[in-house]
Amino acid sequence: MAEVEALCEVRYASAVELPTALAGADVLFMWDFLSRALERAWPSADRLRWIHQAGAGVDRILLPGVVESDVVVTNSRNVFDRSIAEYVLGLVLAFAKDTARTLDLQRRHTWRHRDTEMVDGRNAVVVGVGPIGRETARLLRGVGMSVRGVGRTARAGDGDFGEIVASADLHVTLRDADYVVIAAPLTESTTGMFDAAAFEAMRPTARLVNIGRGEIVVERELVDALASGRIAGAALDVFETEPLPDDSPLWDMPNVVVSPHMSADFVGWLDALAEVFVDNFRRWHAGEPLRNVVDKELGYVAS
Ligand code: OXD
Repeated sequence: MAEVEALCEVRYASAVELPTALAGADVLFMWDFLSRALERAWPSADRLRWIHQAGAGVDRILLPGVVESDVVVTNSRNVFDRSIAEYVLGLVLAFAKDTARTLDLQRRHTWRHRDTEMVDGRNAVVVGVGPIGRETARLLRGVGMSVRGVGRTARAGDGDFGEIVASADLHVTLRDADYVVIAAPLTESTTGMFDAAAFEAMRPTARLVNIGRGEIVVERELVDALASGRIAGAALDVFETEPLPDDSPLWDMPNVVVSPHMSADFVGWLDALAEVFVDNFRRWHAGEPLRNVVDKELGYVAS
């Protein structure tokens, strides 16, 4: 932040201190992308012109007041595309190769041979066709999977997905999928998108990977779908409530991988996020157009 500090007064604030710190500020750099601190602090934003989010998802800061205002919102687009895509590929391979069971048997000193699945030729559906979904599609294709995207509007001949299906046709598309990856932002239209009806549309052998936001999945209906064998498994990096409460049945389900919202966080991610802000701040200070401006109505940076 030294470069920014040399150009303007910088106030560092905790969530509690934010209402006081925000009064009189032109720019807000939200370092904690899951913080809800802006809700309480927003009435103090008396001259705010720009909010930058140190993260991909801007769902926590797109409050109605922010959306209606002239305040520009930017995010850290592209920082996490590759790290998340690699994480998803790792989970897909872990399911196919039964890695969790191998580790479990190893801990019990048990030598039990099994046949494992191939991923080559399997079908994946990636929900969300932004840069994270696209990089994920490229890596899954790289191991021989056939990948379709689900986006707002249908289109053919896409360079990464081939076919993109409209989200209105999600359920029909899910029928063919061996793996379903949620890489979408949390918006009004994605909230609760994966409910009992969506799981009903999936194959009993299908696995769900969620690296988007917990609220895209109706968690209690997912638990039912997993417990009843309606779907075969899930790898969840995000949850309706984080940290995942201790009494969540997801912790103990044998067909579930629980990880603590870390799919994006490669070694060096914090520096990479700071660099995106500093670069944008340089532009702001020079009166140049900002990068990664979020379409506040859509809830993400439009391509
Ligand atoms: C993000 C995330 O939105 O890591 O950046 O979930």
